[in-house]
Amino acid sequence: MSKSRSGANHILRCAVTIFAVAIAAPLGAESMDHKAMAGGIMIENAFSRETLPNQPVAGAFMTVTNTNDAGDMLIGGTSTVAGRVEIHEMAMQGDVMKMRALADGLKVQAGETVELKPGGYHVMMFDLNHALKEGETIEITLKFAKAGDVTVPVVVHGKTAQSSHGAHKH
Ligand SMILES: [Cu+2]
Repeated sequence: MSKSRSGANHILRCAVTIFAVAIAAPLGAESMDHKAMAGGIMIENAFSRETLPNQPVAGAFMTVTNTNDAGDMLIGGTSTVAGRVEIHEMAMQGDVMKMRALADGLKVQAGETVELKPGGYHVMMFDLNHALKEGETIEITLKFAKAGDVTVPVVVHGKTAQSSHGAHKH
């Protein structure tokens, strides 16, 4: 009967984990599944959007919090679904909103939270190896100068919200 005992232990562990996460993230059930923490860097609510079959790029958006005493820099990343990952920003060039890679990375000051969102900073995935589908969870490993790698589950949303991202060319 050791099987049922380990099963009970597992359930207990899960309950403890869920309880601990509930205390750490009282923002609602939505944020519970979508959270990653490594080296003092916390990533929350990471999402992307579904893509068309012939669309080779997609943006990913999330909240990045640096809980450390020193500033850090998001300098790049990798993904299981993309050939290449870059850190981008959207900026006005004359009358046109364009995006560009942040050559030096994205600074996240000590104690600061930076939001990556449509129309602003984002993680850009190139050479997608399949079309992203709504409801799918993909994985991006973000690279920080000091904290190192932070692997983040990224939920793929539908194309419900207006996003200008797909129209951008590289
Ligand atoms: Cu981009």
